[in-house]
Amino acid sequence: MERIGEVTRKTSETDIRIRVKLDGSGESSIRCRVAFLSHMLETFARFSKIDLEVEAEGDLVHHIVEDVAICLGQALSKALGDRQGIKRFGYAIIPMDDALILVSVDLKERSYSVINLSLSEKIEDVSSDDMRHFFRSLADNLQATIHVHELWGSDSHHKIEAAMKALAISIKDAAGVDT
Ligand SMILES: [Mn+2]
Repeated sequence: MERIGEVTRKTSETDIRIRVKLDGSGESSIRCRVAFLSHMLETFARFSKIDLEVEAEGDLVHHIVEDVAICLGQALSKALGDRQGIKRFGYAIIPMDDALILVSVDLKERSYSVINLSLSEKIEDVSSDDMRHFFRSLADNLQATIHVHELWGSDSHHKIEAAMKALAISIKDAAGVDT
């Protein structure tokens, strides 16, 4: 059975559709005007091997980032179904030049997040608060525990990108079949 999840969510602030296919090849189709968020969603798909379709419109960047995280978490949760027979835990320590980021996840429905990243106020066209919010909302809506810890680094773009790669690899492993 294919593990697919789709979520559409329309509010007075945003209009979002997300579809994920867990056992995919990492292809992504992202329609979103927030360039750094789009870059991170493509990165997430590529390293998780989850096929990802995102159509996201909205008024403010903050609302778009938050609501994409909500919908992505819900779509992943739907695709995981009853979560029986999965490995449950996944972790990775990923470098990107100066940055070294540790991510660890537990997919067994314990919503909790610790986002330990020291970031510049602005990263391209998003704020660091928006990106912290992204990880928190994803954990809440995926019903997962997500730890993101900075071990080293100076460049905030690299830190977030390494965190996204580590998150992707962690979720891919945790969602894998326990043999
Ligand atoms: Mn980049």
